[in-house]
Amino acid sequence: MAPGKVSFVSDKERRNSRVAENEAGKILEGKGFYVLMPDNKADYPEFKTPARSLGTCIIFRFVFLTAICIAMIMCLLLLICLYQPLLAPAKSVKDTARSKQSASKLPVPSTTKGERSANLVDKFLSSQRTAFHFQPEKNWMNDPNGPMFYRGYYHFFYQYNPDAAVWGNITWGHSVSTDLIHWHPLNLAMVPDQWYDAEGVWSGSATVLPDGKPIILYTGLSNESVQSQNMAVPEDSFDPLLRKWVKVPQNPMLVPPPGIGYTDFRDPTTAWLESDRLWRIAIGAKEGTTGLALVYKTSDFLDWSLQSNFLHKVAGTGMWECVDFYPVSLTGTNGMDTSKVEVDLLVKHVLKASLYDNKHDYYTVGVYSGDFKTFIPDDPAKDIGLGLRYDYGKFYASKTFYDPAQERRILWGWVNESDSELDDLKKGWASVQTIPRTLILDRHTGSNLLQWPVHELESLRGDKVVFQDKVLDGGALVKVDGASGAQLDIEVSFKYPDVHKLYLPEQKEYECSQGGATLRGVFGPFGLLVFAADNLVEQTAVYFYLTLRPDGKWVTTVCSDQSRSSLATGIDRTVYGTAINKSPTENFLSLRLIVDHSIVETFVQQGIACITSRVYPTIAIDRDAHVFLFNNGSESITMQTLQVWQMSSA
Ligand code: DQQ
Repeated sequence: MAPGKVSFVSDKERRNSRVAENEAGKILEGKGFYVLMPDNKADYPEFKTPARSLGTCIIFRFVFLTAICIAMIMCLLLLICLYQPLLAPAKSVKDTARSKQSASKLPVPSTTKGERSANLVDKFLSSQRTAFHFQPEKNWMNDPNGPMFYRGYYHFFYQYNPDAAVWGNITWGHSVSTDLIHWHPLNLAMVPDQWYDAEGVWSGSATVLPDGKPIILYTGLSNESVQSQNMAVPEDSFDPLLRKWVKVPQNPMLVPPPGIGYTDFRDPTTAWLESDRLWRIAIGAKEGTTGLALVYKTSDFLDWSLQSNFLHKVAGTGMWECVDFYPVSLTGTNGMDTSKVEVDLLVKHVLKASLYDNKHDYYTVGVYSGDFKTFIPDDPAKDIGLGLRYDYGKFYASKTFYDPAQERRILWGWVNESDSELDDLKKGWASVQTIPRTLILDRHTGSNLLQWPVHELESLRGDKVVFQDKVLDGGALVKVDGASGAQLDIEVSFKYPDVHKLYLPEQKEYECSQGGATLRGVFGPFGLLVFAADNLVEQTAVYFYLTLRPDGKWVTTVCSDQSRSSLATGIDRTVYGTAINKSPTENFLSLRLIVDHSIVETFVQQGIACITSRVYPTIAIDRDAHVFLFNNGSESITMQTLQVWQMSSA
């Protein structure tokens, strides 16, 4: 026997025992009892039980067997209890139905927690797709390119990545429409298939020539990342859909001139024809940190020469992208053809540049001198980068075109996402275009543009609610009945308050970012909440705020507050805004909001300023997205008219 394996047997008992070890040597076979113990237990005094006599042993055996029997009976009873439902007679159908009914009342979802949150995420992401803004079926889109009207169709091209929802592999997407609202997608118009555009078919413009045929000029990024200007023509100009485009063999036509970097030369404008019968185009560039527009001239779009003076330049503005240049009328409300350049006292020119450094589109109104071939802004304080912007929200790389069918100039702007790239990949798409906007010069000021959604948008207007003459006391919050939804067109006007009835100490300059809609003032913030949850945990406020300047002048600021627009994380929460130039004769303040799932386009005071916001509500979606009027200022404000239309999908 191995020491320590078996013990507790006195020497005397050991003598009386017939001890035999099995092969493992661990079983002590004695006269009537076994003691099997774990290793080393010999050392534990409590186990050092004296060996028992034969009588004691029989009693022990009896007790032991009885205990086993009782344990077995208990186990049997337990098994019967556990399997009772199986053994019991079947319940009645009624009973079963009742128990199912009561179970279904419990708020127990049929999915697991993980599935549930995945479904919520899917719902949240799919709710963001717009219903009547231009966007391709999937993947990434950026700048609007080459819009034009041709043989009864509006053509819209755009920078497009056919492979993913992020920028890259840039091609030209192409869609057509007869009303600028309902679009029909066509095949890609141009892909990077030449050495000079192997790294991307970048932005450009269309020009419809006097013989009625269109051409496209665009920037190619070569296989060595050099930017050049190139031309494409329709394979069949009788095809009103212009489905096939051919890059001309003379490409590349223009390469960066001396003094301009290989990657600082892009985005040709629509060409304009001058009285010397030469066509001209402008191209964005930079010299050091000075942003500028070069001008090239040609008679045949094949031989080009660089004009010695720039169209315009502004120190410190960095690279100018997507330059646009066009005439506007000082007297009429019609748009003007780009080639209208003769010196005319009733015509002004607008120069626009998209500033690569801050991603804003600035425009300036001035005079184009055909003699000096240069543009001079009317007000140097409102030059590119200093003064006016098309839009004070999310808006970039815009382009206009002249629509001869309705004699109007139309503006498109690229509206990027402001959520994470990961969310865009999950959604499978990124970016929308603004609703196309008509552009005219504000005849009252002669110094700024007015923008308004094209009238065709109104064809989507459906049910409407109207409210009038409602006084909003300080702190008022009024839910607008019948106005819930994620597809709305809203027009509201407020009476301009009687600011002079109050004596106020002069106020500091107001910035929308100072607390957004929650910073309480005297006259404002007041306006609208859209995408608002019932309990307001999500809300996008668009509002006015009036301040008194030290010189005694009241300033009207308009803001679009995204800071409480979503419970989601990782999204932009900027409060956008700008001061507006309200005419002293206007005794009202007005807003038009185009609301479409994840975009709010705001037109202020009949288009004097615009703000585009991207918002990503998580609970204030679809019918749970409500509209409220609010006044967070201390003085009453009168809402004059509020009209809210439900909008159909395009
Ligand atoms: N996007 C294009 C360029 C342009 C820029 C490339 C502006 O041609 O300068 O996708 O967003």
